[in-house]
Amino acid sequence: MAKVYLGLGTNLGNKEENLRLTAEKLEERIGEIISLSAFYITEPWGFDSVNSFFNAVCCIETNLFPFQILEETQLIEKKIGRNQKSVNGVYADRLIDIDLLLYDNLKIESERLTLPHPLMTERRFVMEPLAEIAPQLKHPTLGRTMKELFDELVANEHP
Ligand code: PH2
Ligand code: MG
Ligand code: MG
Repeated sequence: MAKVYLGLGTNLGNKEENLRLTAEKLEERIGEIISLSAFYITEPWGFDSVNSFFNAVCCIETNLFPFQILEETQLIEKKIGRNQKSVNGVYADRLIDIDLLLYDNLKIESERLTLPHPLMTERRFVMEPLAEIAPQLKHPTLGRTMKELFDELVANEHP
């Protein structure tokens, strides 16, 4: 079995319900959720919107391979009601976004999928919940723990 870490984000509708429903579908289609972070209320990062986010990270034990997980998460996004990923290349409000962050220590660089997620260490809305559920987990390429990477991110926010 592999461990996959997913980032979840929603900034439209009943956000708590969107995350709960997503967690339910992830368990049905991908595997057992062995940890789920708290739900963090965060401001939109990288685009302007009046709608704040609920973000969370979960870890799932799975028999699926990364591209199968990608297909499943995209299906769940569609089912919950996501229709547009971005508008003219700019991030858009959404009911649910599910991002693959890590799959064991695997590195993948392809058009459809990059692992580890290339922007994860720059995003507080990912690193805070990830450091909560997996503080001692080492980043596959950076070799630092999630807690160290999160602490560094916070230190750089407030130099
Ligand atoms: N997702 C993005 C861009 N910006 N900001 C927050 N706070 N939370 C997100 O999940 C998020 C974002 C791209 O998917
Ligand atoms: Mg995203
Ligand atoms: Mg996404």
